Amino acid sequence: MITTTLTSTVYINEVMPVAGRIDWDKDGVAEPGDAWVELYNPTDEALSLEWWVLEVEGIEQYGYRFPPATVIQPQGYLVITSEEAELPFVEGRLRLRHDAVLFDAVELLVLEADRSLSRDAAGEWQEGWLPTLGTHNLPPAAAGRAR
Ligand SMILES: [Ca+2]
Ligand SMILES: [Ca+2]
Repeated sequence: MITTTLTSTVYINEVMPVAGRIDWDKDGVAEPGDAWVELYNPTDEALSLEWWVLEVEGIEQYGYRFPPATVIQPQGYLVITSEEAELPFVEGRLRLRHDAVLFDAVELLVLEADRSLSRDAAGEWQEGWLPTLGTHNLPPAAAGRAR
Protein backbone atom coordinates (compact mmCIF):
# COMPACT_ATOMS: atom_id res chain seq x y z
CA MET A 1 0.00 0.00 0.00
CA ILE A 2 1.27 3.44 -0.83
CA THR A 3 0.80 6.18 1.70
CA THR A 4 0.53 9.72 0.49
CA THR A 5 1.05 12.90 2.44
CA LEU A 6 -2.07 14.71 3.49
CA THR A 7 -2.57 17.86 1.55
CA SER A 8 -3.91 21.11 2.95
CA THR A 9 -6.99 20.77 0.79
CA VAL A 10 -9.54 18.10 -0.10
CA TYR A 11 -8.27 14.54 0.20
CA ILE A 12 -9.47 10.95 0.03
CA ASN A 13 -10.37 9.97 3.58
CA GLU A 14 -11.92 6.54 3.27
CA VAL A 15 -12.64 3.90 0.63
CA MET A 16 -15.20 1.11 0.93
CA PRO A 17 -14.38 -0.94 -2.19
CA VAL A 18 -16.71 -3.95 -2.02
CA ALA A 19 -20.37 -3.59 -1.07
CA GLY A 20 -22.01 -6.64 0.42
CA ARG A 21 -25.18 -6.88 2.48
CA ILE A 22 -25.39 -3.24 3.44
CA ASP A 23 -27.47 -0.84 1.35
CA TRP A 24 -24.99 2.01 1.77
CA ASP A 25 -26.80 4.59 -0.35
CA LYS A 26 -30.16 3.63 1.16
CA ASP A 27 -31.92 3.26 -2.18
CA GLY A 28 -33.53 0.00 -1.08
CA VAL A 29 -31.10 -2.38 -2.76
CA ALA A 30 -27.74 -3.67 -1.52
CA GLU A 31 -25.70 -3.92 -4.70
CA PRO A 32 -22.11 -3.62 -5.98
CA GLY A 33 -22.70 0.02 -6.96
CA ASP A 34 -23.05 0.87 -3.25
CA ALA A 35 -19.24 0.85 -2.91
CA TRP A 36 -18.10 4.34 -1.96
CA VAL A 37 -15.32 6.83 -1.53
CA GLU A 38 -15.35 9.53 1.14
CA LEU A 39 -13.59 12.84 0.60
CA TYR A 40 -12.78 15.30 3.36
CA ASN A 41 -12.27 19.05 3.37
CA PRO A 42 -9.97 19.90 6.31
CA THR A 43 -10.05 23.65 5.65
CA ASP A 44 -12.27 26.34 7.15
CA GLU A 45 -13.75 27.23 3.77
CA ALA A 46 -16.36 25.59 1.59
CA LEU A 47 -14.60 24.39 -1.56
CA SER A 48 -16.01 23.88 -5.03
CA LEU A 49 -15.14 20.62 -6.71
CA GLU A 50 -16.02 21.97 -10.13
CA TRP A 51 -13.50 20.56 -12.64
CA TRP A 52 -12.18 18.10 -10.10
CA VAL A 53 -11.87 14.52 -11.24
CA LEU A 54 -11.92 11.24 -9.36
CA GLU A 55 -10.25 8.55 -11.42
CA VAL A 56 -8.94 5.04 -11.26
CA GLU A 57 -5.68 4.44 -13.00
CA GLY A 58 -5.45 0.76 -13.71
CA ILE A 59 -5.61 -1.40 -16.76
CA GLU A 60 -7.88 1.18 -18.29
CA GLN A 61 -8.29 4.81 -17.43
CA TYR A 62 -11.59 5.67 -15.75
CA GLY A 63 -12.61 9.11 -14.67
CA TYR A 64 -15.51 10.90 -13.02
CA ARG A 65 -15.84 14.65 -13.26
CA PHE A 66 -17.76 16.21 -10.37
CA PRO A 67 -20.94 18.05 -11.35
CA PRO A 68 -20.39 21.86 -11.52
CA ALA A 69 -22.38 22.68 -8.39
CA THR A 70 -20.49 20.22 -6.19
CA VAL A 71 -19.33 21.88 -2.97
CA ILE A 72 -17.65 20.30 0.02
CA GLN A 73 -18.32 22.11 3.29
CA PRO A 74 -15.63 23.22 5.78
CA GLN A 75 -14.51 20.15 7.77
CA GLY A 76 -17.14 18.39 5.69
CA TYR A 77 -17.36 15.05 3.95
CA LEU A 78 -18.52 14.15 0.49
CA VAL A 79 -19.39 10.56 -0.37
CA ILE A 80 -19.47 9.32 -3.96
CA THR A 81 -20.76 5.85 -4.74
CA SER A 82 -19.36 3.56 -7.35
CA GLU A 83 -22.70 3.80 -9.14
CA GLU A 84 -22.65 7.62 -9.26
CA ALA A 85 -19.05 7.80 -10.38
CA GLU A 86 -19.39 4.80 -12.71
CA LEU A 87 -16.05 3.72 -11.31
CA PRO A 88 -14.95 0.43 -9.75
CA PHE A 89 -13.05 0.97 -6.50
CA VAL A 90 -11.35 -2.42 -6.28
CA GLU A 91 -8.26 -2.26 -8.43
CA GLY A 92 -5.65 0.22 -9.55
CA ARG A 93 -4.81 3.60 -8.14
CA LEU A 94 -7.61 5.94 -7.09
CA ARG A 95 -6.66 9.55 -7.73
CA LEU A 96 -8.21 12.91 -6.97
CA ARG A 97 -7.09 15.69 -9.24
CA HIS A 98 -7.95 19.18 -10.36
CA ASP A 99 -6.81 19.79 -13.93
CA ALA A 100 -3.27 18.48 -14.02
CA VAL A 101 -2.70 18.81 -10.28
CA LEU A 102 -2.84 15.56 -8.36
CA PHE A 103 -4.21 16.18 -4.87
CA ASP A 104 -4.36 12.68 -3.52
CA ALA A 105 -4.00 9.04 -4.49
CA VAL A 106 -4.40 5.68 -2.87
CA GLU A 107 -3.72 2.16 -4.06
CA LEU A 108 -7.01 0.27 -4.07
CA LEU A 109 -7.32 -3.10 -2.38
CA VAL A 110 -9.97 -5.77 -2.52
CA LEU A 111 -11.27 -6.03 1.02
CA GLU A 112 -13.95 -8.18 2.54
CA ALA A 113 -17.41 -6.87 1.72
CA ASP A 114 -18.57 -3.86 3.73
CA ARG A 115 -15.08 -3.12 5.10
CA SER A 116 -13.14 0.02 4.44
CA LEU A 117 -9.71 1.56 4.18
CA SER A 118 -9.55 4.53 6.52
CA ARG A 119 -7.04 7.28 7.02
CA ASP A 120 -6.00 7.73 10.62
CA ALA A 121 -5.20 11.07 12.23
CA ALA A 122 -1.61 10.85 10.96
CA GLY A 123 -2.75 10.25 7.38
CA GLU A 124 -1.78 6.58 7.29
CA TRP A 125 -4.18 4.10 5.72
CA GLN A 126 -5.70 1.54 8.08
CA GLU A 127 -7.53 -1.67 7.29
CA GLY A 128 -9.99 -3.19 9.71
CA TRP A 129 -11.60 -0.03 10.99
CA LEU A 130 -15.38 0.01 10.83
CA PRO A 131 -16.71 1.98 7.87
CA THR A 132 -17.84 5.48 8.84
CA LEU A 133 -19.68 6.84 5.85
CA GLY A 134 -19.82 10.62 5.93
CA THR A 135 -18.27 10.98 9.39
CA HIS A 136 -14.78 10.98 10.87
CA ASN A 137 -12.84 7.75 10.90
CA LEU A 138 -12.57 5.90 14.16
CA PRO A 139 -10.19 3.17 15.28
CA PRO A 140 -12.05 0.00 16.38
CA ALA A 141 -11.72 0.67 20.12
CA ALA A 142 -13.10 4.18 19.82
CA ALA A 143 -15.96 2.95 17.63
CA GLY A 144 -16.85 0.40 20.31
CA ARG A 145 -16.93 3.05 23.02
CA ALA A 146 -19.19 5.25 20.92
CA ARG A 147 -21.94 2.64 20.85
CA1 LIG B 1 -28.06 0.69 -2.62
CA1 LIG C 1 -15.31 8.13 7.38
